[in-house]
Amino acid sequence: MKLTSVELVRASLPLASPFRTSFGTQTVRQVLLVHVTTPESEGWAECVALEDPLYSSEYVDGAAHVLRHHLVPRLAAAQGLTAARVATVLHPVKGHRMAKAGLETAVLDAELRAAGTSFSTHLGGVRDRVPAGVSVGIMDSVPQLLDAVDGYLAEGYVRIKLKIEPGWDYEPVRAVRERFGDILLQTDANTAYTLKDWKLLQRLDAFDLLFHEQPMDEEDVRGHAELAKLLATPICLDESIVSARAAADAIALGACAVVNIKPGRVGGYLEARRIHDVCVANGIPVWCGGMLETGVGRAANAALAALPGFTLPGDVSASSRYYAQDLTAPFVLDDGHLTVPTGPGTGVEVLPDVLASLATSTERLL
Ligand code: OSB
Ligand code: MG
Repeated sequence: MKLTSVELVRASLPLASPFRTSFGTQTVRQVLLVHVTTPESEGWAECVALEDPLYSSEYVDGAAHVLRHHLVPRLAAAQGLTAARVATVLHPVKGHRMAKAGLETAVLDAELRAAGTSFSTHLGGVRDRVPAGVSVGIMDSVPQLLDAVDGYLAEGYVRIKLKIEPGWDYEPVRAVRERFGDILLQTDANTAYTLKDWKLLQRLDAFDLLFHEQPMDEEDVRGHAELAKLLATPICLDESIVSARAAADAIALGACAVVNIKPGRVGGYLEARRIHDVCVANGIPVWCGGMLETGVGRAANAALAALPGFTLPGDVSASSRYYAQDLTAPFVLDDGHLTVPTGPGTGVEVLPDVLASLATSTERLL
């Protein structure tokens, strides 16, 4: 395959409601799309880096910079390019997995569109629809949280994830469990705790949660193994799992019983599939995380979530949970599920008029 052009398209999408986590409040998603063309087809991908380096070290201006100055030039110079070779070509550049994932996914989309194959088929999907969970942000009050959860359950979401932080944990979790009974419920702390908080987290064992997601620092894998011994509630890792090797190590240490797979965080869908395989081989359930993606990223995430090891509902919510106007035809909930696209590549099309109205810049790199 030969790349004939690579473009970065930036767009600014207001979120349907503010999304507060322990690392800050998102009100607008600064979206970075990677658009490639080849003589046969074109490909689109969404780089999931957020505006600020608060979830991980990557951020959207940094991702655009490393794509422009380091990643795209290397890919443009490569001979005999295939999507499967992208990671090897980019390997000399350390880190920057979200930027690498954006580029690899755009190339993979182009390749699969030319071959007439869907992401789901290529990755090994076994389901035509995937259960949808929803990630519920920190709120100003418990009644406000209960209203939000009530609304999501009424829409059909099959699992609720509550963002927590010190000071917003026991009461909101207790209130949601008491009010809504036997729902699938889990937390996500985005690294807001330390091992010193173990007693506080142990009190949450009373609420029969599926797991706590990433209670402690990204690099504190051994700490998570210690915490796991102190809690009845399983630990799931998000930020710490940056590769299949990191997943294998965390599992071997006993740091997690569940893994959140986000393709952007790990360098792309091909590495995401390897993490899936490592987890399946170790009997570790996985689920597909989210980064407030538009339909462009959501389509590929739905395909990944169709793999057999994805036995827990993902943060693959309907478009309306994020955006009044998505960049693709909206993903809608059908009986608590999203339909896995079946068309070539991601199976979705960027709506040109919508993108034109929300785009803030377009930069041609090749
Ligand atoms: O930690 O899972 C996370 C959003 C942005 C950054 C990190 C996280 C999240 C979410 C929302 O929890 C997931 C989604 O619905 O896209
Ligand atoms: Mg998380």
